[in-house]
Amino acid sequence: MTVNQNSDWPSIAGLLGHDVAADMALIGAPMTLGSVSKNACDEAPGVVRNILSRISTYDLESEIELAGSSIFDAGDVLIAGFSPAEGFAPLVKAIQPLVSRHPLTAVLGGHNGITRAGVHAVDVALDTVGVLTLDAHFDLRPTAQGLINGNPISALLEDGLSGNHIAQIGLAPFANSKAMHDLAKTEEISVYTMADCRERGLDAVISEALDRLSDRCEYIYVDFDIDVIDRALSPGATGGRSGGMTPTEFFAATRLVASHQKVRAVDLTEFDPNSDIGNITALIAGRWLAELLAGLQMRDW
Ligand SMILES: [Mn+2]
Repeated sequence: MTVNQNSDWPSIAGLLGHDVAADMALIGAPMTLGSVSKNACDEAPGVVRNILSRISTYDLESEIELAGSSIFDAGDVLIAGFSPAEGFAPLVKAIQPLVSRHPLTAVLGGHNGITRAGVHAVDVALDTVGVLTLDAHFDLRPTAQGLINGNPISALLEDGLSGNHIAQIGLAPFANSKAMHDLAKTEEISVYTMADCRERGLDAVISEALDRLSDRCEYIYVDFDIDVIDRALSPGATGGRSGGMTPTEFFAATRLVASHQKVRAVDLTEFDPNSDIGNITALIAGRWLAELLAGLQMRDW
């Protein structure tokens, strides 16, 4: 036992268990095959679970104590070595019951190819669900060559998700094509660049996006692609670029998202532990879970 795991230092790790009445469910989606670049994203769920003993249950800034919360840990879906197409059905099947039982379900990727399954798990018909992405990329690459981590939003549009049920925040310059931007405009996707986030403030941008989705949708699914964070501040995301979000902004965004009543499921994708340095990105991912719980605690039940 390490010093972090004793009762004098309550950590998020101590909240993991099998309480079916838990406010939040956690499930690992270790998908790596079908990535634009080589990665070890399948190792991320294990690395994130391990780092949770270093994340305290107490936020001294807001005086929120999470020690009374619990997380139902559903383990990992057995999709290691599966492509996004092969992993789709097992992921939907595993995530769906969690979404129906818990107010919030957190899916730990895995690369971004898991997002399509997460959205279907909230609503198979795709007509009551809205999708918010915090991502440096549109993920609107073509699907003609098959499903990859760079095209979950294209796949969802082709599945029948309406473009005005989609909002994308944190898009980076010189990291996306004009064709993708044109497609987003044609489909009436709400697009917020990093410049929009800086000029208007991230809180204002996220609130506007959630309000717009809320007007149109019963449920909201949020994809946190960790490559939205500045590359220098999060080395464990190979898709990240300079000029991205700070971790502090990312944490505030997470809490705000989780405090919204209609947000029923979220994912964290593209964390590649092999590229991480000194657990920088691992600790960001661990705190992401704490911020989700803090946001949940702010909901009006
Ligand atoms: Mn992405």
